[in-house]
Amino acid sequence: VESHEVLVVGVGGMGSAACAHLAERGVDVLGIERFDVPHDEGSSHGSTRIIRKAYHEHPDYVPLLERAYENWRDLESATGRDLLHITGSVNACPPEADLVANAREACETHDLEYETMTGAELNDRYPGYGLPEGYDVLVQPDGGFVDCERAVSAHVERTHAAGGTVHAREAVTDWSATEDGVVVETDRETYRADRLVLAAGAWTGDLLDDLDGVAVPERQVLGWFQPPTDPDAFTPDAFPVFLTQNDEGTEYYGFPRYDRPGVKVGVYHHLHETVDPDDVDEPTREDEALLRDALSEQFPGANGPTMGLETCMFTNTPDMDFVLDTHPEHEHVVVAAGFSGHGFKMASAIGEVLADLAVDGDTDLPVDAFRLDRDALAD
Ligand code: PYC
Repeated sequence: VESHEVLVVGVGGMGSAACAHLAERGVDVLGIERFDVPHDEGSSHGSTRIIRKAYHEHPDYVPLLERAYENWRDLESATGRDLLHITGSVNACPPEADLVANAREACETHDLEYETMTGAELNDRYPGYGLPEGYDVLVQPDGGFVDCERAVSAHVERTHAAGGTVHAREAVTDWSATEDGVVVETDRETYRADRLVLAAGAWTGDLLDDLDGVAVPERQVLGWFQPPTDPDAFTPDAFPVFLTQNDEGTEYYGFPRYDRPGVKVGVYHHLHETVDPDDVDEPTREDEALLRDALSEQFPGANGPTMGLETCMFTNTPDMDFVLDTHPEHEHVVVAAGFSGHGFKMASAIGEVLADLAVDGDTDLPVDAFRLDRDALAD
């Protein structure tokens, strides 16, 4: 039996960050990943993740976001990689909807710089946009994107540099809590550790019965499309990341051209498909058509030939807030789950939270809202 101070199960966005923060503190950490590091089977691939401070979900996320920005910059300096790309962020919706009002509340609460304007004014400023002219728009200059695969690699490189260990292609088959720690079985080895961090993404429910049916995997499809006539309108300098709503309340999100030969676009909750993470259907023509609806409604200049389609997963909680907590029945087990499609941007700070919880049993970072025993999860 091999022993470590902390085992981290899952080395995607969150697990890799936990490994790096633990190793940096001198903890003997082993991260175990069933796929490659990085891989494209879960929720941490596809080149880009939006990062934004105008957090319409709730203003209380902003302090954690501020820490995430600091930690991404710190990781860039430590590894020499470019990870965080600032483009500004756009929120837009019809005047009767509340996406922009909620984003504005986050800005006002935390004294963030922002501008409001109409869809017509935004389209003039950024010609890649073709929003309905009367839409409400908020632009926040700190928004942008994180290079997600490189971020995972950077956290793993930092883990290695600080003396930690990561094993890819090793699947956890079982784990149990003991009086003073945990035992973890994999398809290669049996391990014991003082602490366990579960960061298994869409597979969380397989490892933790309490979260089966609470952190629910959902299939997403992302597409990359060539802007046929004016590709320069879609460079990171010219095209802020966006989260918009249409008249039916459907939310679209997307990115400038980066890494791939096209503009990336997604539809939030896509076809609302709950899935088994081991059996996610490949992209179809129906998926592609849904993404094209987004382009033709709001970004006609990007509605050219398809360059690529990929599936990905959200793991949604009932209230769409995260789970970041010590397990109430197993004091040696820390759970990171249910990032509900909007967690990756904060991975650099969440890794710090997980290291705090694993080492100190507590954290100064604001994560009270993410407790496992909150009412929304009990229901
Ligand atoms: O957090 O901005 C976000 C986001 C967009 C799509 C999924 N998550």
